[in-house]
Amino acid sequence: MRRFPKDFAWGTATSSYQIEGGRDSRGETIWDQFAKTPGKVHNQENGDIACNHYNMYKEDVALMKELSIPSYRFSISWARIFPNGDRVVNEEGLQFYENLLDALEESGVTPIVTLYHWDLPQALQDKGGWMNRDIVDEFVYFSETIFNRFGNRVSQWITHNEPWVVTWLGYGAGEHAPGYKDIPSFLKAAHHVLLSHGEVVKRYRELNFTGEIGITLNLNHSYPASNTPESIAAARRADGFLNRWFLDPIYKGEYPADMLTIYKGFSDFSFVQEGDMETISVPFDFLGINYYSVGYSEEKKGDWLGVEGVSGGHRRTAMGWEVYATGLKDLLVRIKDDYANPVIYITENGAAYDDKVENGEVHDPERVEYLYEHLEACLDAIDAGVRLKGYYAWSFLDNFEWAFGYAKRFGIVYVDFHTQQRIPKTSAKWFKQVMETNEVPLPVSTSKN
Ligand code: PNW
Repeated sequence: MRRFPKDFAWGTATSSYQIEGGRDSRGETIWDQFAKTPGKVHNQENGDIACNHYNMYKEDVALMKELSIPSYRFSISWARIFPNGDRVVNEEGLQFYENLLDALEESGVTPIVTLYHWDLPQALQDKGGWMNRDIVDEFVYFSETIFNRFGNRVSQWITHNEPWVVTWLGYGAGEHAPGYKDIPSFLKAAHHVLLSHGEVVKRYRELNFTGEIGITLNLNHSYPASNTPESIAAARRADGFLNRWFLDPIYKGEYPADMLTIYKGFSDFSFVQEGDMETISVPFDFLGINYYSVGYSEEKKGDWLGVEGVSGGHRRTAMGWEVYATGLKDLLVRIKDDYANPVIYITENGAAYDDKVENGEVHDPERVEYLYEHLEACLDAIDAGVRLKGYYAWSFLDNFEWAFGYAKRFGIVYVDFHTQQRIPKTSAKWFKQVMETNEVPLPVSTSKN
């Protein structure tokens, strides 16, 4: 059987708003507001309680240990540290993360920490959020506060989680907080998110920390739906929209020319100032990739991007997302080839299914199948020379799945949101074996259709 390298990093991932709860101990965030707005979140659910991890972190870390999880990716809630989006620190918030890090250390679980996983203090949104360039300084101040407190005990940092989701779904499509629907706002917000990434990397180095710092992007491999020149060109635009718009600035210091031509029809890009692209492309240590699904494109006349997403005919998860693990291998190899073979971590990969408790157990063969196929794809990529150093399953716990509320379960651990009971699913037991052996055993039962 093929094996992952000895030093391969295994773990599971979460984010603050999705699991913590503890609403009384932090300031208001854009997701609190968004969740209150009728029609935005399934059943108008919110993260006030979520998995109650704020109060149950000790049990949760004990469960990580039980499941042989060597590393844990979590995010820090900006509004727990600066509840009013100013520079007045909430010591209680810092103390929570200190306690969490203590518990992880006692259990031998290595932390990897995301600085921004979407829960912006509402007070900063009131000043324009990511559309206001001033937010860059605020994000640097927040990050510096975190580095100064925890920089000696956390050696891997992620500046941003998924700038495309933050800015397209938040400012362009209106599906996520703050809920704007405006292409120029998307472009401006994306620029400030990227700029803040570069500024935080620079500050981390200036402070002389010796750990690693990177950024996580959500990427899909983009395939043409057919072999026509129109279809191939459409897939290229879809790739520019989702992938290259973020990859090119951070690695090459420029926005992709073909996309600029399209976007200049929407924005004059006056928000790009001298020196910005140098800052955005400051060297960083690793690329985090969140991979879930695949995209197939056909040309669509009259659409602003000229792209119609079409089905590739693969099976789907409960999110309706198509499952295609070869897309992960193709994506990883493409990044190796186009962006000078960077160190990569899969910082999220996983699937939602309609899990049910039966006799106190949760059997999720489809999730095992999903993880199996994607881990095989990771091995293929490593064989092809990709410098893949780790893999984090999304998610440790079922949690608040943004606009879908609690209706979509991504956890390898089931959460009963009434009792807060945790039940490790079959996938958790299977993944435990993977993490312990570095091998990927064939799933016992398969669900392929
Ligand atoms: C990621 N899309 O979000 C996030 O990092 C997680 O917080 C989230 O729970 C997880 O994936 C599952 O959704 C995404 O529409 C949300 O393409 C939406 C998309 C991609 C990623």
